[in-house]
Amino acid sequence: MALEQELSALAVDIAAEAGELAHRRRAEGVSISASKSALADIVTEADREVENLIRDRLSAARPGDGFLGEESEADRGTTGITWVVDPIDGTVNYAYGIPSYAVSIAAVSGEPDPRAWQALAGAVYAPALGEMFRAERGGGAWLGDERLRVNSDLNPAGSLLATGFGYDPATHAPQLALLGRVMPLARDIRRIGVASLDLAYVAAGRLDGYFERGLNPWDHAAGVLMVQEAGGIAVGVDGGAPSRDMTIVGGEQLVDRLAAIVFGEQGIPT
Ligand code: LIP
Repeated sequence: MALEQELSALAVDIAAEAGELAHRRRAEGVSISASKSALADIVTEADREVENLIRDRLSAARPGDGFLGEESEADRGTTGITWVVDPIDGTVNYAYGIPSYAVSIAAVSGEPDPRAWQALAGAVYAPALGEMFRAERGGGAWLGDERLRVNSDLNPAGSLLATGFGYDPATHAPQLALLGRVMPLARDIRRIGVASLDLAYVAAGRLDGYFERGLNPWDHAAGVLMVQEAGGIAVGVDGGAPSRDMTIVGGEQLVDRLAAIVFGEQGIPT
């Protein structure tokens, strides 16, 4: 079995178990443990419990791999493979009882930095929605047995775009200004609140494109691979890899138009 297939199968198995745990804990009632970068940036006990389960399962299956998760200390590992994990992406949705949230698990090789790594496999599992998205480099992106493809043509009615806003209120004014500049491209906007599902939905053709500033590596590691394996492209600043500065994904024609607006002539997010 190729390494990518092995990593993808492991990511899917663990995402399934972790997602069911998150789903059970949600049904039992969720308690907020703390705020992180801002008052609105919350972590629940379930986030921590789910990440611990994922970390334990990965360590048992592949000792020596690195780990980069949202809720625990990073570990570089010794094998050149790092697992990039968001145990519950869409934590605010999860805390409010909105069923859109997902477990996102990706395996990358090289430096554990989105500007340097090569994503090899990923799984995004939405337990409340019963959907497991998966991808492996060179093996396509899938929802169950359905192979995923982005919408490569521009829709004359405009593009269905998703985006998001940071937890820090100080970021909202520039993000809303950017949204205003992007609107002429859009037929409508969706704000799902789960970056990994935004990305998986672009891969599945449920969205035409997605852009967001301020994403963490674990928000986009798996979903960006899905978009790429579904025939789409993913860019950040100066046409580089997606990063905290900006993530833009979709079919090539749309991404070119979005990037021209987002970055302007200076090549930086405006
Ligand atoms: C969230 C993302 C969302 C973004 C939020 C936050 P979390 O991840 O999925 O798209 O807009 O600011 O980063 O915090 O729920 O894991």
